[in-house]
Amino acid sequence: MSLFEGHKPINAPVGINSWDIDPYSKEVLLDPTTFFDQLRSKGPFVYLEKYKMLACGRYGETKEVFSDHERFVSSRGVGIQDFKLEKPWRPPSVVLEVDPPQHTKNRRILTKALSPKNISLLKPFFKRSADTLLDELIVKKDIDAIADLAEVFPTIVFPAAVGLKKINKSTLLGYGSMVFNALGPDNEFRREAMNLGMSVIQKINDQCLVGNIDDEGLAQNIYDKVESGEIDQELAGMLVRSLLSAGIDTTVSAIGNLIWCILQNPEQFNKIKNDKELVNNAVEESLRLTSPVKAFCRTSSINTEVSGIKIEEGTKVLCVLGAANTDPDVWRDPYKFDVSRKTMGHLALGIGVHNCVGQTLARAEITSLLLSVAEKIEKIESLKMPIWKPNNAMRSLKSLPIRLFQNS
Ligand code: OVV
Repeated sequence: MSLFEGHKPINAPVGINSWDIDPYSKEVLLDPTTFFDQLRSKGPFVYLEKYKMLACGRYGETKEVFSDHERFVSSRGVGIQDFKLEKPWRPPSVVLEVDPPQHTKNRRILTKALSPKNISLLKPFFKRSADTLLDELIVKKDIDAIADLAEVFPTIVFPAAVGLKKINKSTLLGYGSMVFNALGPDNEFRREAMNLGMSVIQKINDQCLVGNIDDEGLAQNIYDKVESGEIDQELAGMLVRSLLSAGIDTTVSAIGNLIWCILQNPEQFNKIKNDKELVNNAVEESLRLTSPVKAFCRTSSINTEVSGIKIEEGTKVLCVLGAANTDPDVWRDPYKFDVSRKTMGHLALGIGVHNCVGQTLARAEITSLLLSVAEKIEKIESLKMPIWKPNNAMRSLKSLPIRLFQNS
């Protein structure tokens, strides 16, 4: 069989719309909301002519495909390439790109390492770090919320929390860019990220080794399982690699998008300032509305059917989480940033056995930061138009120039 964009080309199933859009084009990546709306309006699934695969963006189908790990597997890759048919760019992730029962065992190690109890011990550190950073930024007054804040906070607190001895910001950000852009087709964004090449990969692989982990951080919990004989050294290294792959770009993007939300909605920022109890929900609402991980694929493991549409074995399905999270049949006034909204059920952190294993850590970081912002900042003004950064799987900003006004 000849491959098409790294997977088995399928014909359009009966009864669905065929669409010539490129979801990985610059225009769509820079401003995906029109794509989200059209995707949902075209039916439960669409056939992407350009990639000979399916996409879904309505809440019901996206949730169904995403959470059914038996019919729609992750082991064949969560990008457009089918790992069963083509060799991936790096050894597959032992949690993201694997199915139960192996997934269950590996994930359990991370679940324990990132337990709510372990994370709650870190919260004071996150809050102190957020306060310190904001005090510095308030002095500067005019800042770029991406380069000076969103990219800085996680790259300070995450390596410290995990216990990484020698990692630096550009390595972490560069690797994240490779991991997420690799999920798309062989386009300019994937190529540009991959150009960072072996030097970044080598530094990341080195960082995962036991000698480069301190005994204070969360990653030590993973290496403890080597000492107790539960897992081998190699698996431990791969689990640490997952933390480095998934832990930085995601939170950088979430923080940038959150600042963008409060900048566009000063009345919502005031609500948060007046009632700090709203901080947690404001973070959820920004996750729902901006869905930093915009889309992941699944691959059908059998011939099956969803919402009356026949899906043949080996079909790649692009599950557009950002579209599901703005489905007007589920969310009233879906593009409104409303910090009092009921956000339960959003799919920004996934759903099913693969849902974000680092979510407690991510939330602890982001809520600490928003609380500091709400305590210290009177208002935020825009200095220049935000600039978005095209990425094959993420929705993130490149630049967000703002002026900070200190609380009087
Ligand atoms: C959720 C996620 C994103 C990217 C990479 C990984 C996981 C990984 O396990 O490598």
